[in-house]
Amino acid sequence: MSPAPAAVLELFRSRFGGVADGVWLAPGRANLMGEHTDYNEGYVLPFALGQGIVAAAARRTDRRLVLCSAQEPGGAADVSLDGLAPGRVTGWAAYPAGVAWALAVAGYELPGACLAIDSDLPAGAGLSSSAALECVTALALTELAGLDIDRRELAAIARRAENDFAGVPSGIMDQSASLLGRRGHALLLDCRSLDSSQVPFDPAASGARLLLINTRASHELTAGEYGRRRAECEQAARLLGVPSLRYLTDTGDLDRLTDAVLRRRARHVLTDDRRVLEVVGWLTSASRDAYPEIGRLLTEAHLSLRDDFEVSWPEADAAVDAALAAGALGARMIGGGFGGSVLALVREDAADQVRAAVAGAFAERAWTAPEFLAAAPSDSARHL
Ligand code: GAF
Repeated sequence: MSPAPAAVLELFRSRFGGVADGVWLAPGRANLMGEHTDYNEGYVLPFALGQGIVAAAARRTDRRLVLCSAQEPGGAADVSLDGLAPGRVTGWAAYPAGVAWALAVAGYELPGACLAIDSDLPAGAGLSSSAALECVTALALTELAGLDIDRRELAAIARRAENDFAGVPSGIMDQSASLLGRRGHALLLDCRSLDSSQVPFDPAASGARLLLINTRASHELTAGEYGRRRAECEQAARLLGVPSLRYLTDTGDLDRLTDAVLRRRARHVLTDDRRVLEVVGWLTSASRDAYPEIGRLLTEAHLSLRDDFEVSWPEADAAVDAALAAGALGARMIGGGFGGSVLALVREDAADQVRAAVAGAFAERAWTAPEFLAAAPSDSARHL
């Protein structure tokens, strides 16, 4: 799991000549609970995946940032560190170039660098390949520069690259998971205070398994719906007279929203924030019921994302229904929505039948077969 360093070192050698100064890895993420809560200052509970993005990198003596990627054979980029500004770099290279720009805006001096990139995160699967690309670039560039930056600050810098340079209005969850995740744990992050803690999360130890199902319906956060949801949440908070939807504590408060759509959006955020804390309660309870209860909460969250927040998509609904019918403890779509992946929690002995049922449901509808991926809570970004 995670691309082999030997392959990215070979890519580096063939594109740039010479030997890289090092290889860095940043993982993608799955999210156990708390969707569309991060930009509402609420709670999230993601974990870093074993799959991720690696970068072989070396300093240059000039002020250029030169990038190539195994996944973008025709798309090498060569930009001057001095001319970086939002809008100047487009496509995949906007993410790494945006990190160099955001580091400079934060006052950090960087040397020029060559980066060769490789990934085993399926693109468009909603597993945060863009955040992993930002985080691996941030780590590689800062270590090449001899800088040791606190990871919370690095996550904020990577997010700034995504928001202000690449123009994607995302929250802080994905970069935090990639930079702060820990093997065998989920990351509880309070997106208001940015306090975080590691919550032990080892389903295998309780005879359970996580199944990640890439529905192969590709998602794109730059498309308008994500930004629209964000704007609706901000409008609901304004109408309720709170700084953000995180401040809601009582479902009764929602009745003050006369617009039914805004009321549903706010109800999703309020109930998903609660579900995050409930899942943490079960994970730390040592109760035999923990995994069945977490499964129930996953399915509840899916219904909330489908009906209240309206960000699910047909392949995700079919995957969730088929997984539940085949005995999964629970399942839900993860990430921003409108495409991407589903996370199912299953008893170990039911994993094969759940996989077969989901594959069967897709075949019946003549959809592209789903891809099943391992989802093991893994370590955060690092120098390999
Ligand atoms: C995407 C965003 F990048 C995150 O910040 C988060 O809002 C998520 O969608 C939805 O929970 O992954």
